[in-house]
Parts: sequence; C-alpha cells; structure tokens
Amino acid sequence: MIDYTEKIPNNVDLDGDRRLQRALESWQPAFLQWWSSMGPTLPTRDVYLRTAISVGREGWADFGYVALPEYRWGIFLAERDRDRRVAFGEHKGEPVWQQVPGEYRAELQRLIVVQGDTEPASVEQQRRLGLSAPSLYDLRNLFQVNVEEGRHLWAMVYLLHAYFGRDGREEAQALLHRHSGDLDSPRILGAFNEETPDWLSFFMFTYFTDRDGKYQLATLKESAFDPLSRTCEFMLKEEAHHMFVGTTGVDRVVERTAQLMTEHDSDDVVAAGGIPLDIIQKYVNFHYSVSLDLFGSETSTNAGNYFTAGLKGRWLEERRHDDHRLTDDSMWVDSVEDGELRRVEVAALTGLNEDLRAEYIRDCQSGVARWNRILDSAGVGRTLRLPHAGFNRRVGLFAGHHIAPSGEVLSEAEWQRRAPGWLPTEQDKAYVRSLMKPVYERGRIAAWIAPPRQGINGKPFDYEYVHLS
Ligand code: BYC
Repeated sequence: MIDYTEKIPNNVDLDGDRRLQRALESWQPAFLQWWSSMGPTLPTRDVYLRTAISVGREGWADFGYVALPEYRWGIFLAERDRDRRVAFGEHKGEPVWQQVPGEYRAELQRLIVVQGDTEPASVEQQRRLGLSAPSLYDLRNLFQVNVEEGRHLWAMVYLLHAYFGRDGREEAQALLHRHSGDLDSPRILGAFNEETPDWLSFFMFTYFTDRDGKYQLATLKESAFDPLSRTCEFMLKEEAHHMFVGTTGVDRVVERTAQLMTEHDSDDVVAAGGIPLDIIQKYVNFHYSVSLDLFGSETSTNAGNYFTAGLKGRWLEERRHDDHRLTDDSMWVDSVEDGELRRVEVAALTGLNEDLRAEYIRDCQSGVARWNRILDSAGVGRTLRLPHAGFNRRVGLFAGHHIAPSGEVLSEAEWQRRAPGWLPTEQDKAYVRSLMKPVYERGRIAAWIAPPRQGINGKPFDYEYVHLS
C-alpha cells in the first residue's frame, strides 16, 4: 500500500532515507511552482479524479473530488520480484541490478531524462485545452491525463535523485526549466515541441503519441536496472487510461462526422458544425508521422548498445523466440536510395528502433480499423488510413526525402504542391479551432463530437465531473 500520511506519498520507504527525502522535498515546491505556471490554465474548484492507492493488481485506484493543486503526486513502484533476472543482452541470466553500474551510468541517465522530459512537456502542450472542452466528461479526462503525466515526471525524478547523485539532481531541475516549444530551451524530442491547440489534436496526441509512450515504457520495463523496470511497470497501468482517451476520443469524432454525413447525404459537414473526414485524415497523417519520429532512426547504434547493455529491451522481450542477444541476426529496414524505396538488410541490433516501431504501427492500425468500422456501420463508403511510414518524417532514413502517403517518392516541388492535401493547412486548423467552444453544462456536448458510451467509474455521462471555480 501507498503511504499517504507522508508529504510525498510513496511505497519506496522514503522515510528510511532522510537525505533522499529531503532532496525530493526540496524539489517538490519547484514542481508545484511549475504546475501553477505551466499546468492547466482553466480555474477549477475540484475534479473527479482517480488517485493510486496501491500498486497491486486489483483495486489500485480511488476516485473522488480533488482540487488540482492538491493532487497527491507520489512515487509508486510495482512490487519487486526477488528472482528477476536480466532477460536479454550480454548480461542475460544475471540477477537484475538494484544499483546503477558505473559503466552504464551516462546511458541510463540519458534514457531516464528523455523519458522524464516528455511528461511535463505534454502537460505544457495541453495547458489551454481546458478553456474549450466539449463536455465536463472530456474536461475531467484531460485533467486526469495531466495529473498522471505530472506523476510520471515524479517517477523519473525519483530515479534521478535516488540513483544519479548530483548530476541526477541537476537533471531533475532542468526537467522543469525546459519548456515545450521554447525557442531557447525546448523539450528534447520533436513531437513534444508541437502545439496541441485543439481537442482533435489532443485526441490524436493521446492516440498516437501516448501510444509511443506505451511502447517505450514497455521496453524500459524490460530493463536490467530494476528500479526503472518497476517504475515503468506501474506507469503503464496509468497509461492505459490515456490510450482509452485517445482511442474513444477519435472514435467519437468519427462517429459524429459519419452521422452528419449520412444525415446531410454529403461529405461536407462544415455547415452542420462537424469535422470533415478529410481534415480528420490530415490530423491522422500529422500525428502519426511525428510520433513515428519518436522511435529514433531506423538504424541506430544507440539502440543496439542499450540492448546489449541490458538497459532497454524489446516489446514483450520474454515472449520472443530467439537468443535475446541478437549478435548474429539481421533484419530488413526500408530506406530511400536513388529516388526509390528499397529494403536494406542491417544487423538486428542496429535495427531495434525499427523493430519497436513495427509493433507500434501494427497497434495503430487497430485504431484505424475501429474508425473504419464506425464509418462502415454508419453507411459511409469512405475509409481512413495510415500513411506510409516514410511520410513527413524528420528523423531517420526517410528524413530529407519526400514520400507521399501512398509510399511514392516525390520531388521537392511535387511535395510542396501536394502536401496541403495531406497535412492540416492553416485554414483546416483555423476551422477546427473555430469549433472549440467550451460546453460546461452537465450532460451537454459540443456538436462536433458524439457523447461517450459510458461515464467514468460507473458514473453517468451527465455526472458533474468538474466543479469550475
Ligand atoms: N526528436 O540513434 P537515434 C511518452 C535524437 S513518449 C529529437 O536515432 P535513439 C509520452 C536522439 O536522442 C516516450 N531528437 O535514436 C507520450 C539522439 O540524440 P543524442 C518517451 C531525436 O537514441 C505522451 C540522436 O537523435 N520515452 O512517454 O536510438 C505524453 C540519434 O538518435 C528524436 C522515450 O523516448 C526525435 N524524435 O532513440 C507523455 C524512451 N529521435 O543522444 C509521455 C527513452 C531521436 O545523440 N528514449 N533523436 O544526443 C529513448 O529510448 C531514445 O532516446 C529514443 C531515440 C527512442 C527517443
């Protein structure tokens, strides 16, 4: 169980390590200051939120009204498995590490900092969305995601403070000083410097970008550094709700658009206040492609080194039927050569980012299949699709090339001419923004989105999920 009598709720016996406790207690006011200046801008009295109360399988969360700044951000690690052994790389079979081995210190710290940096970044990106939520239900879900991203920041800061000494404490400070989109001090990864200016972007972000989070956390859960593994295991539990917000959010936008298309027997749903399918497709194209960049380059010596060292495994590592070392294996990756797409054989260790990305793409495909089922059952004879993995890429082997959603390699001029048909234009974004009017009456919902099938924690949709101040 988690100790909530402490200033920092935790299940890591913080009480037993006064130095660490003091260090984290001195970081806490900086975090709260960051939350008040960079967190949600909409003033609220309280919000119906879940808070973690244990890390066990059953009943780990408690629901109730909480004033946002009083949310109990804490440090929760999944239970320790005392027999756990390294599952891959050159240390395969050895007991997992409870401390950071000196030779891997820099790499581990880097991975933890990159992971930690994304969490506050997303809160910053989403800070103004409360001003235009389509319903109280959605507003509550936004805040739930935000407080949990804040807690995920705590999770990484704990590791930095507990295991990386002075460098770790400095990195923990820096996590509050970089800001999404800041020209002088931006967030580390590309997608986290993009804007999330409207709720369609928010649903796409929670579908595509949070899903990268799911896959990256799952590979860090495999880590030989046990405290990181246990931290990520618990984070993944919370992450499931973020996926749900994205999946059902896009479902509901598609459902509403399909409804309006059939009602008006037209693709043009603008007059009826809906979001045209073409715009939804462009948002899919954008968010999917920037999220593909988050996996790093298709060929990466970093990825191979992390794996060999035991720092970062593969998706479901223990279910893979190979030697879990991969020193003699190879795989194929797509690349552009002489203006054509080619398959290139690379060492399996070098291709690990691509291995993970392939799992992610399969998962994304399931969302598209869902949305197409919604269109189909509404009788709309059109479909959404994922663009080619090389489309709109800034990182990796496709960066610097222009690939159409169909996979066709284009010249610069051709790309410039056709890109407005594939990526949201200023006009598209302005239209979506024009729909973003807050709907804060109980049980009501904006016209561009369908209501959810059910509410949160068994409550109805028209429950008063948020009390505004
Ligand atoms: N933007 O060898 P390469 C989440 C850098 S999301 C900018 O190709 P590597 C969440 C890279 O850092 C999950 N820079 O890649 C979601 C490297 O720089 P250095 C976050 C990029 O290292 C929603 C250089 O390019 N967690 O949790 O194999 C809401 C060469 O890189 C980008 C993690 O990412 C980019 N997109 O892999 C809230 C897990 N991509 O080191 C939260 C931890 C690459 O040479 N991170 N670069 O200066 C990692 O595992 C790896 O750092 C990456 C990159 C997968 C990101």
